[in-house]
Formats: sequence, C-alpha cells, structure tokens
Amino acid sequence: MNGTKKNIKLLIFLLYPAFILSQDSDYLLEEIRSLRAELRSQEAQTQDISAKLNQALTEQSQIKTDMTNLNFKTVSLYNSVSEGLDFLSDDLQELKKNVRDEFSQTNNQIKQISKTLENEDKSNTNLMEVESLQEINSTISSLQEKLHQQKEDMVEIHDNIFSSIRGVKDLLNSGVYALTSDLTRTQNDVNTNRQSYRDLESTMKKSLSSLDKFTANSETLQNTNHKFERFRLEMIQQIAILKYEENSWIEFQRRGQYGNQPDYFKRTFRQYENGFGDPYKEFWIGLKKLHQLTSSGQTSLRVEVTDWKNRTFVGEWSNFRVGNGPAYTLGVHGYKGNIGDSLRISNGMHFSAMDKDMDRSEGECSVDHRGGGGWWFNACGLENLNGENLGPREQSYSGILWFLQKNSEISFKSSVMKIRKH
Ligand SMILES: [Ca+2]
Repeated sequence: MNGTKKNIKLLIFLLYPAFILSQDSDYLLEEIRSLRAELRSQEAQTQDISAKLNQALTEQSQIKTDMTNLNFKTVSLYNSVSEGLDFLSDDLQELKKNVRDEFSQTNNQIKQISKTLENEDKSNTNLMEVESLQEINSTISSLQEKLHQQKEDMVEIHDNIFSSIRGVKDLLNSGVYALTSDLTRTQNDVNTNRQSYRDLESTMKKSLSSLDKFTANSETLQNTNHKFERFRLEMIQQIAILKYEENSWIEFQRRGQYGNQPDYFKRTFRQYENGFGDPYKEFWIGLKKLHQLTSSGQTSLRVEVTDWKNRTFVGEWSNFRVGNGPAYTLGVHGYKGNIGDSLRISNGMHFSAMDKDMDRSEGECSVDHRGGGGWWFNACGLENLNGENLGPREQSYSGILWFLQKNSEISFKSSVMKIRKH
C-alpha cells in the first residue's frame, strides 16, 4: 500500500511540468491575442495616415495649380505693364519733341528779334529798345517757366510709373512668397507623414514577424500540449486501478467551462471506448477502463452537477457496473441524493455514440436529439452529461442534460462523474 502511494506521488511529480507547460501555452495565446489587437490598432492608424497623406497631396496639387494660375496672371500683368510703358514712352518722346520744337521756335524768335534790333537806328530806338527787351525777357521767362513745368510733369509721370511698377512687383513677390511657403509647409507635412507611414510599416512588419514566431511557438506548444494531454489521460487510466484498490474516488467524466468548443464531446464510438480529453479540464476516461474497473469489485457511482447559479446537486448509486464491449451495458441502482434518479431510465441500456446507434429509439438519439454525445440512451432518456456545452440560460435536450433535477432541460454549467470501490 505504501509503495502504491509513492508511485502516485512520483506520477504527480512527473505530471507537474506538463501542467506548467499548459500554463505557458495559455500565456502565449494571450500574448497572441494582445498582439493581434495591437496590429488592428496599427492598421487603423495606417489608414488614418494614408488619408492625411492623400489630403496633403491633394492640397499640394491645388497649390501647384494656384501657382501656375498666378504665374500666368503675373506674365499677363507684366505684359500689360510693359505695353503701358511703351505707350508712356511714346508719350514722353512726343512731349520731348514738343519741348524741343518750342525751344527752337523760341530761339528763332530771339534771333529774329536780335536781327531786327541790329537793323534799327540806334538813336531812334532807345525807348523801343527798352520795351522790346522787356517783352523779350518776359517771353523768355514764360518759356522757361513752361519748360520747367513740363520737366516737372515728366519727372512726376516717370516717378508714378516706376512707383506703380514697384507696387505690382511687391504684390507679385508677396503672393509668390506666400504660395512658396504654403508649398514648403505642405511638402514638409507630406514628408513627415511619409516618414510616419514608413515607421509604422516597419513596426507592423516587426509585429507580424513576432506574431509569426509566437504562432509557430504556440503551435509547437499546442502540439506538445496535446501530447501531454494524451499522456495525462493515459496516466490517470494507468493509476485508476491503483486508486480503485485504495478505495479512492476516481473521476471518469468531467464537464465545465474550459474554453473548449460546445461540441467537444461529439466523438466517435471508438473515442468513447478509449477515452479522450484532458484530465485537468474536460475528459472521458473510456468505456474499456470503466468496464475493467467496475468488473473487479462492488462499485459506487457519484454524480455532481452545478447550475449557472453555482448550486451543486449530488446523487449516489450504491451499485454501478459497465459491461464488456461492444455493448458496454449499464447496470445502476441504489440511488440517494438531491439530483433526481434520471439514470433509472438508462439502466440496462447499451452505449451509443454519433456513429453507433444502440438505443431503443427508431431514430438515432445521439445525432437526432442529444448533440452528438455518447451515452446509455434509451429512447432517449432524461440525462446526458456528454451533450453540448451550451452556456447559461440555454434549454435544450442536446445540452448537458439532467432533466429530473429541475424537471427542465436546462444545460448545466459543469458535471463530475466518479466511482469508488466499496
Ligand atoms: Ca435507434
């Protein structure tokens, strides 16, 4: 007996690393989920930056169009100004010519007057001389004034023209400067966005590569984990007989919320014979093992079910036996407890699965009504703890069913079935 306990301790010691590995796998899966979430957020950011980039490019293109238009207008304006200057130049030339003509006319008048004066008798002309001289002086002054005025006019016109040209130039320069600075700013924005885009791309690539690595590791770990699950199942199958001889309770079926698919118990007859699942989570020890154990002595059965309000109900049967294959006929009686004796209807039934119809129904209980699970169906009966894991508030005969507990077909949250030699 002491040796047996040592063996069990040794086995638990051997199983412990497997349990740790299973935890690592869960952690890795959590990491992958968080990485996926991060990638999704980065995708959204990339889309946002792409949109901004497109907007900046549109603005840049608009500014280019504006600049082209402005350039065109500038050229037209220069042409107009140049044309105006040509006209003004002609006017100035005309003005100069007029002034020259007037000068030469005045000079001629002066010369003429001088000649007249030379031809006059000096003695008779004293008074006339004075008057003529005064007249000439006045004419000259008037002419000089006129010339001076015309010169000032010309300077004023000249100044006005050049001031206008300077104004136009300043205006054009400021417009061009504003557009150039807009363009530079847009260009900078575009460059910044491009850089952010490139950074993001590189981060995404890194994340993807990490994700690939994680996925690869996770797959390896999952495979390893499946192997360990199988190993653990084989171990509990092996030690079951030792526990049986020690009169310990031996769990042979468990359901619960461990993240498995709802139809995790939809299995072939062969799988129900040999056992499946993870003894640390949801599992079925196998009909062969149940037959072996229950054939070697008087056996009690204990069934516990827990509802979604975490209330547990228990039933015990003083006699439980599973016959040999391929029928694996159920023998069960001696009920007591608060779970309800649903098994009474299955007493004496053969075991059926999704691919083997051994029930009393005209159809196939497993496939038609009980979610593909395997059980000792009658036609079809009031219990099936190997049905679909349907979750809270679900009522269906295909769920984890124990009808007589509540006289309802609610699907239970968890269940345990165990046996003990007595
Ligand atoms: Ca049938």
